Amino acid sequence: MEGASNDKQRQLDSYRIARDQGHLTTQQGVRVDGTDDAVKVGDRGPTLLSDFHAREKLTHFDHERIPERVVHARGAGAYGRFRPYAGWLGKFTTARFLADPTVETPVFVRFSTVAGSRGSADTVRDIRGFATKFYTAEGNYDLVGNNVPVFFIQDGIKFPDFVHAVKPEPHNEIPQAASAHDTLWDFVSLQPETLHAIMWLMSDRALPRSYRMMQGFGVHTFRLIDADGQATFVKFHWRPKLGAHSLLWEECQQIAGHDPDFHRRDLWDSIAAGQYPEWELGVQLVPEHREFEFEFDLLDATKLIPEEQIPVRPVGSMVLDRNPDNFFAETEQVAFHTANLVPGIDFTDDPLLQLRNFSYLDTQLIRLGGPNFAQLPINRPVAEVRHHQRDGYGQHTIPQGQAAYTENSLGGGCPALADEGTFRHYPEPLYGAPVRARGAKFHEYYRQPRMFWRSMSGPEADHIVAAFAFELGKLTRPVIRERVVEHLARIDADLAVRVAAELGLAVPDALAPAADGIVSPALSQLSLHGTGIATRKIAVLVADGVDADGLRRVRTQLTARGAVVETLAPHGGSVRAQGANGQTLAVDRALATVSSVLYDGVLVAGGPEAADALGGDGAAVHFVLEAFKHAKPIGAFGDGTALLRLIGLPGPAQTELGAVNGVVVTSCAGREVPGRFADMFAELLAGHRVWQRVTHAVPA
Ligand code: HDD
Repeated sequence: MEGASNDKQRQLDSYRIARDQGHLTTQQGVRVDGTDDAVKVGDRGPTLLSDFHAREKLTHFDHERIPERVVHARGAGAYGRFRPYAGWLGKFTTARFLADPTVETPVFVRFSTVAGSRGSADTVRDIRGFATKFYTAEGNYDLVGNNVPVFFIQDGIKFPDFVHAVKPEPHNEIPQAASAHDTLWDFVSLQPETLHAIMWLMSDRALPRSYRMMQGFGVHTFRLIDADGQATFVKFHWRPKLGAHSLLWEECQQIAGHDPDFHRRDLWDSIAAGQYPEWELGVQLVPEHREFEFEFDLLDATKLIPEEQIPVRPVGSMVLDRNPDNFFAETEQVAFHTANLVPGIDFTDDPLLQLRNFSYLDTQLIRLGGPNFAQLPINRPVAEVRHHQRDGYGQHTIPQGQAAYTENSLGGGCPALADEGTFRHYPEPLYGAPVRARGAKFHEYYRQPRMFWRSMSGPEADHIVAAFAFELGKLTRPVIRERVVEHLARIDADLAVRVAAELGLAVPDALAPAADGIVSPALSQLSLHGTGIATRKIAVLVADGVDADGLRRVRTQLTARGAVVETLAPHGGSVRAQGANGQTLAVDRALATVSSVLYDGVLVAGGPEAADALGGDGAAVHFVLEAFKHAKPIGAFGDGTALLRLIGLPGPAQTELGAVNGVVVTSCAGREVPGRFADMFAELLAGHRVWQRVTHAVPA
């Protein structure tokens, strides 16, 4: 197969160094017989400069750090492959990796948060980066997107202002990786162009359950170019096979303490377990002649094209199937650039994109220390590279020959200019005087935030109100809060009334035209449910005297569907099985080391002695109550149901098999636990949360 996805891995193999063999050496390859004591004058005297090993070791250490990314510093990456489904997109683009189903293209994807430093927690409220490097046979193509389809500002010149507003404040460098502070909201209150992206930031989209369960968007309108040089506008969408799911804000805050690497670990673990995450690439296509048909400007990155207006057509699928070997060499040194284009794709004049095309190359120069970063293994194209660029820090290739210029005769005129397979800029006719200005339609700021708000399901809308209440409630200057609520009133009266009530503010006059009721159901995450429960994490509470047969039966059924089932007990090691046969059951985690927020659903195993022990264990009781509060599916079999009764969960009465309120119980035990029990639990889990459950009074 052409462009096979292992081309990149084969290239990387020549750089991989096994460290589980051989001898310790210096950087010069000299073997070392001791590395714990520097060479001294006598065993208590001063250290000698002649100990070149000690000096080299420390010098390298002193230089280990490079500047973190100015935004998107915190991330996780993985390799994979992309393959188009069928050739239909070939009508619109010459980019073979998008249109030729016989071509499989290796990719590296880096997911990230935006505002936090390298060491910040994964589960903060933030947009997530979704950057994909396609190592195509025609050169590298980078799709540097986010998990939301719109951006905060319209023109790249404002990017430093926006980032300075959202980052920790300059005088005290507080708060880390958080948007709930005065400078961001001061900026927002004075820049209504931010409002649409702010609505997404306040929504569940900013709290993904997993990198594997979020959408990705190219955000800008790009161009596809066909074989005749004709252009079609395009927006790129990634849709996760597992569905799009989110955490609750309270969970996010707790996970930040329990497991700050929650998203990194989740991606790593699922790939390591062979549960490869998958996304479908889709495109929205707009013929050039329809450019001005929309009520917004296609070049405005703060607007999206509703899917109901221009449907997303599936193009191909991407699977991530290999973890990096070395975080720094691969995930940290990967350098994305919006201007890494291949023939068949081009920019538009989107003013945000135009300056991105400057910024990414520029930032890599400082971050990666010079102009040769494209030679780093992770950044090397699999396509042939040959040019006359010379020298610079970190030159890793040995360009041969005397002539480093075009035209030359000394090098036989090589490398030659190509006349096919080349990138040619789309010949867009351009005219106009230089002005600092934006297109007229850029100046409408409220309609799409309103569409977003009115497209939310009940729980999603509740979460948005709570998010505004939290973020604005943290501000130290009331006037900023008031200015933001005034903007909300222009978006939607109900939104403003609800947020104002939470903040104890006067309700501003509603300014939104009530009749303007555009709704796009595709914007609700409820429209993005995946199927099944693969990789969902289920906690099973067990204790000494557990009904091991019942547990085995339920666990087998759930793991057969791809779920990850872990047993948690009041102590580590193992628990005794019910009965006198001396069986034990391994405990995956002690309750003290975990929390319900790290799981998607909870089961309570049976066995009278185990149920008693769990009922008397505050950590176990809290675990179940908290999962209930977070609208997670709960299940119990046999005597495990006693625990639910003990803590007064509003589930079904003791019954052979039943489910109420997202709580599934069966009084059956051992091999009698009905197959339907696991089925019903799995159905709830596939629905992610039991939103109809009323939880505000749960004290956990
Ligand atoms: Fe950006 C990194 C996504 C606007 C300037 N950006 C960066 C990354 C992602 C995005 C995913 C991390 C890439 C990685 O994993 O290494 N950025 C976006 C999206 C935008 C956007 C979807 C709007 C549609 N960015 C944007 C603007 C500018 C930048 C308007 C400047 C004019 N972005 C950068 C940067 C970064 C970056 C400073 C920091 C680290 C890097 O590039 O490599 O150049």
